[in-house]
Amino acid sequence: MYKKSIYISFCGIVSFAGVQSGFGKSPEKPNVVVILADDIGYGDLGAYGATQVKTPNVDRLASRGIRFLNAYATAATSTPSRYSLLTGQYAFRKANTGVAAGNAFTIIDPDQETLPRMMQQAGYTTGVVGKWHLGMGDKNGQDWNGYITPGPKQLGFDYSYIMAATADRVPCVYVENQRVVNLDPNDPIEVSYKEPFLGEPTGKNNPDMLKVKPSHGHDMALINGISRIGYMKGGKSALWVDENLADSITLKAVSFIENNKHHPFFLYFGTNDIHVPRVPHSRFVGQTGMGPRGDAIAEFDWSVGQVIQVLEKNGLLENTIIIVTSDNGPVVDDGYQDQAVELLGDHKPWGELRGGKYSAFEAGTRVPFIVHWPKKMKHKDSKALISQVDMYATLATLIGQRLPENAAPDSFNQLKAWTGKDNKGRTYIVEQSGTRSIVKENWKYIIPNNGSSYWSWTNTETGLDSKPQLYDLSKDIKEKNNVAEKYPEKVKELADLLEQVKDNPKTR
Ligand code: NG6
Ligand code: CA
Repeated sequence: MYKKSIYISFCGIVSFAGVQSGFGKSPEKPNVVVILADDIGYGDLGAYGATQVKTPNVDRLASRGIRFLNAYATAATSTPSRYSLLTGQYAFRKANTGVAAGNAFTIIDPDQETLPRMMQQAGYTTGVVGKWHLGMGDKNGQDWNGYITPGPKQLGFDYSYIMAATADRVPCVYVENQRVVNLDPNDPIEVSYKEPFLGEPTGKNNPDMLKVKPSHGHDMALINGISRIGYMKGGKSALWVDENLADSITLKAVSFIENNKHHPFFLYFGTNDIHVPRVPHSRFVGQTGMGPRGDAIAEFDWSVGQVIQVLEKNGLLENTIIIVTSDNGPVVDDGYQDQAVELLGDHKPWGELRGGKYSAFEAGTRVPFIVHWPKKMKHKDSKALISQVDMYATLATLIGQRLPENAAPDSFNQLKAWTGKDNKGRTYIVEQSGTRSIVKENWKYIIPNNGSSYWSWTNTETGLDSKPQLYDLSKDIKEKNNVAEKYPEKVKELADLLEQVKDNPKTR
């Protein structure tokens, strides 16, 4: 009894000191694994209400960690969303942060402070595996046949194994530590987003060779029976196999953990699932009855399971913070005829929300967000308002790193929310889409915009309207009843706040 109480108070002191010093000098720094899904919506996972697809691994994390219900990506598409996560800065502050081509140059400036560099400074080994989509190389382009720089290394990642952009954009090769994997020097790679290469097949000219047909665009370079955005030539031995994408990158994520198990590590694991083209491995095909989109969710869950397993096997699960979230909301038809629409059934990728990927409505940016850290937290469902832009300052606080003035200008420490001790979180959330929106308390305001109300063929509502929109989310989570005319002061207050956020270089 006596021993036990000493033990308890000792633990109390340790954990108190741990939080105070932010684990700065503690030998037990938690590892951090961020699993960032692509295009997984608020309602796509079992833990968030999906029933037609089983996601036992994600659900296990949600049932033991904190399941956030009001968590946001900063933008409704990938590049700006990822930019914010890694820099702690809203992407609308910086030019060229729209959806990046496969040959876009580095969007994050090597002089900029980044989340992985902050982790390095605290003694972490850092790695990025999977989807990058933040550009590589400089204004002169990329040397696909040599060392591609700047890249993840220059931005703070010790190790990288990435897809430069997306699976529907060339070049369709893995890049490990900034060199194309399995490249035959006698078959050099050329990439163009302007002109096709003479003699190279395109989807447009060879519809009979396609195993997955586009529904929109995606008719350029034809690789593995799938036509993409952009043209490429050469690099035949380096081309990825779409069916093996999840296996290949998950294996690298697992190896990174194995290789670094003896010291603190930070892994940023961007899955390709469930972005188009959706071509899951045969062992997932048919698992959900929803076709490739549903099966890709099952495959995503498998990847999460592999991460859990390797941590568990090495006794690291207890003191590793695992975060599972998504870069933007869901889309059903995103440009390939993969039966996502036809086989959707009762599944609701957007849950109870309106809109989806690309949208100013809630489903554009409100995403699943789970924080799992058995050593420091118990299960809870949290309604705290949190944003991925806060990951930077929150992790800095956690590991005791002071942020320099110019770092992470829009990032707030949300450690208390992350550990379930605070139910409020941020005071407001900014969402970037075809326009900008803000959520504060129960109110949501969307800046007027003349764009069209549907995102082209995807059948997703953009949420754009030439009139100001104001919704009371406490009564109208589906954003159906625009009350802007009824509450002009509220509109003004939120519009002013959004202006201030934009006009000030930082909000932190
Ligand atoms: C769109 C693509 C879509 C997807 C998206 C980016 C077409 C017709 N559509 O332009 O398929 O690639 O860009 O998605 O080309 S994101 O999740 O990486 O932002
Ligand atoms: Ca995405």
